[in-house]
Amino acid sequence: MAAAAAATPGQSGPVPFKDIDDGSVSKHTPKEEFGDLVSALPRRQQSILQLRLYQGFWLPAHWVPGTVVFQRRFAPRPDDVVLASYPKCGTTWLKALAFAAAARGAYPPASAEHPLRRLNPHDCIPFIDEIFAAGEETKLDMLPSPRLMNTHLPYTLLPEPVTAGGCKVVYICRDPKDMVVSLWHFLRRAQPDLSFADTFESVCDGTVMVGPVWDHVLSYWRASVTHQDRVLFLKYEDMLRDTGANVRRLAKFMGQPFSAAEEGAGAVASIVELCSFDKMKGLEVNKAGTAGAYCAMPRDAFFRKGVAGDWANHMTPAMATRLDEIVREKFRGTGLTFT
Ligand code: PAP
Repeated sequence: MAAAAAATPGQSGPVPFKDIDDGSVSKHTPKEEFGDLVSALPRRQQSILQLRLYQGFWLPAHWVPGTVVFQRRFAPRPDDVVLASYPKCGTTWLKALAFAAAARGAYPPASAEHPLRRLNPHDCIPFIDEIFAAGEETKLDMLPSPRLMNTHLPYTLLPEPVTAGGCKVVYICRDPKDMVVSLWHFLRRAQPDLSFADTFESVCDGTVMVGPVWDHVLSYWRASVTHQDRVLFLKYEDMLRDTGANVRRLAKFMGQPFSAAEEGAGAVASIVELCSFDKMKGLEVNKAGTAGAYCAMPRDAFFRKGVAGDWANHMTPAMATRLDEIVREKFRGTGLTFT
C-alpha cells in the first residue's frame, strides 16, 4: 500500500498538481525490482514506442514496472476520482473539465486567475502511469483530497482496491477512426515519416499502444454498466454535441452537482467556455513548451483540430468500413456502439 496521505492540513483539493510538486520527491525507477518480469514479456515496436504485452494489453515497456507497483501498492482515497481514457480520445479536455468543475469553489471558472489559464491541463492533474513509471508515487500523497488523477490503463489493469469500489472512475471514449487520425498526427510530431497506413494497421490488429482498443473500451463499458454509481462512461462525440449537459453529469457524478444559484450565475457555461478547444488552444501556456515525462511532446500537439469526423480526410471508405466492422463485431451484444 502507498504511504498514508500527507496533504497539507486544512487545504482541500483539487489543487493543480504542478503547484504542489515542489521537486522534493526524487525519481527512482522500479525497473530493477521488476526487470525480469518485463524482459519475459512479448514485445513489439510501434513508432517511437517499445511495447510489452502485459495482462492482455500492449503497454509502453517503461510503464510495466510502474504498473505492477500501482497494482500492488496504490491505496485509493474514497473521494479520489480517476479519469481514464484510451490515448487521443479526449484526455486533455476531460482533465480540464473535471478540474474546472471539481475545483470551482476555490477557482471560479470565469476568474482571470484560474489555474487553467496559466497551466496546461496535464500540469493540473497527475498522469498515474508516468508517475509510477518514474517511481514518484509519493507525490500523489502530497495532493489534498479530493484528488483527481488520470490513467490510460484499461479497467482490468487498475488496482483491485479501485475496481472493488475504493474510488470513482470516469472514462472517455471516442470513435476509433478519429482516434487513429489523432494518434497518427500526434506520433508524427516525434516521428515525421510515420506512415498513416502503419498506424492504422496496428490499431486494426490490436498491437497499438495500450491496445487492443476494443478491449480497452469494453473493459470500462462493462464496468460502467455493472457499477453505474462509480464508473461514468462518456463519449467525446456526445461531449462535443452538448458539453454543458456532460459537465453537469460529470459534476454530479463527482458528488458536486451544480446548485440552482450556480446554474443561475452561468457556472456551467463558464466551465464550458474556459475548457473550449479554441480557448485552450489559444492560451500561451498551451502553445509553448512540452508535456510528458518520458517522451516530452510539444504542448500544442494536444490541441490539433478538436472535431468529430476528421477520419474522412485521412482514410479511404474501405479503411473506414474495415475498422467499423472490426469494432462492431467486437462490441456485438454489449449494447455499445459508436454510431
Ligand atoms: P492524450 O490521451 O495523449 O492526453 P488527448 O487529449 O486524448 O491526448 O487527445 C488529443 C485530442 O483531443 C486531439 O484531437 P484531434 O487530434 O482529433 O484534434 C485534440 O485536438 C483534442 N482536444 C484537446 N483539447 C480539446 C478540447 N478542449 N476540446 C475538444 N477537443 C480537444
